[in-house]
Amino acid sequence: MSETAYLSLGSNLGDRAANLRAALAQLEFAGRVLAVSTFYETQPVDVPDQPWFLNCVVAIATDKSPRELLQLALKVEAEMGRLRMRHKGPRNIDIDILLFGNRVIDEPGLRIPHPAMHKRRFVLEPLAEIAAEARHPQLGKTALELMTALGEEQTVRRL
Ligand code: PH2
Ligand code: MG
Ligand code: MG
Repeated sequence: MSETAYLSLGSNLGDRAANLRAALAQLEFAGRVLAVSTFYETQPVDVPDQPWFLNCVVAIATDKSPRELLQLALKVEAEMGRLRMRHKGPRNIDIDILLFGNRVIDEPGLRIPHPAMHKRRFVLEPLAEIAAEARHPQLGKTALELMTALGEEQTVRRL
């Protein structure tokens, strides 16, 4: 039985669009890609003194477990040569699991829903683009509802 997972991809080093495309191609090994959002140019949050990001969201129907999906995401990051220099700092690729069906998981290294997703316009805009009705299992709100509730302080431009 496959479940639908939503992943957020981000890049703010090198050829950002090529990095997102390369990661998306590798994520086909996770299952069937159902939808990919437009790429968005986004203001960095949490660590503001770094280049702007390109972000997108992908929906995948997968037979993998959440832990296996995480392992695959980390493997793609590693194969793409991601260096971890500074927490939440610049990176050529970041792949985060946002939602996995309606599961709630809180384990070392694996928290689903992603603990910050509901506060981030760079996540909610592309998520709402491809899955406006996707529901956060803890907050009980859809992607569109969460996005509408955000303030205006994070700039996001659809490319
Ligand atoms: N990722 C972060 C921290 N800040 N800001 C934007 N705009 N996009 C990101 O992907 C991002 C961020 C940590 O993963
Ligand atoms: Mg991240
Ligand atoms: Mg990450």
